[in-house]
Amino acid sequence: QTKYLILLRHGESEWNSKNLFTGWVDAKLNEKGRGEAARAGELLGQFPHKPDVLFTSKLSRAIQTANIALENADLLYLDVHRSWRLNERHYGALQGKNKKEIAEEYGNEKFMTWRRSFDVPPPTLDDNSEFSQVKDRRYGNLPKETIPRTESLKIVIERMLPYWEDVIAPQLLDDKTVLIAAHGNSLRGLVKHLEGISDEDIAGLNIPTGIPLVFELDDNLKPIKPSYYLDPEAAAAGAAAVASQGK
Ligand code: DG2
Repeated sequence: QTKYLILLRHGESEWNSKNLFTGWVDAKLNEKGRGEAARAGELLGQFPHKPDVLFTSKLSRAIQTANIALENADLLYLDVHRSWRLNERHYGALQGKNKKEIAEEYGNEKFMTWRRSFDVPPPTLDDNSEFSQVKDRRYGNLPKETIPRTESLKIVIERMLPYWEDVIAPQLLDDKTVLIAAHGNSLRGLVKHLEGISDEDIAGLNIPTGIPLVFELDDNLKPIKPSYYLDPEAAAAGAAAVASQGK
């Protein structure tokens, strides 16, 4: 029996629209983002395979997106699991910085290495920074050393995969349709894993905000056909907008 996995990047956040590196900073959805989340709910409501279970990161923008979408799809009753392992990639010392200004200051090559290389993390964020999460109570059950100070996409995949394998995959194997509300880079990591995208090619993958992306998987959780967005036109425009950030 085909397994359905639906990935949803949160709608536009206040920091996305200000063009700021966000990472683990808890930026909230802006009005456009709430609208995108509502539209995502409409698309989920029309899709024949309704989610049975929801996974989110610990960040408000993903949680808000899921809440609004599920309310619109009349699915607020779903069981919910939240994990820091689905959080956005920690953007290190870039958190809180303007993307255009960083591109101008360091040049486009460095800027794109920090944004899209597979294994080059940005500089480390100081624990005393106002943008650090080491004192954030939502991660109070984590050893302080486990809270990232910066992450590459490679590190994101390493901390996400145990959760995928131990907690999410069993739900799919139990024939539950799974919805994951998360982030640009944590979802890029998961798509890389599912589709076997190379370390080089993953640089070209950008995930738009607020549009459900569907995977149809076999019993080994391998895709049986290319993944597809529930609104392909809006997704293409949204991905192009993400790619051109900083320009
Ligand atoms: C964005 C992604 O994450 O930024 O951290 O700034 O999905 O939580 O808005 P999200 C951020 P880019 O890697 O696309 O620059």
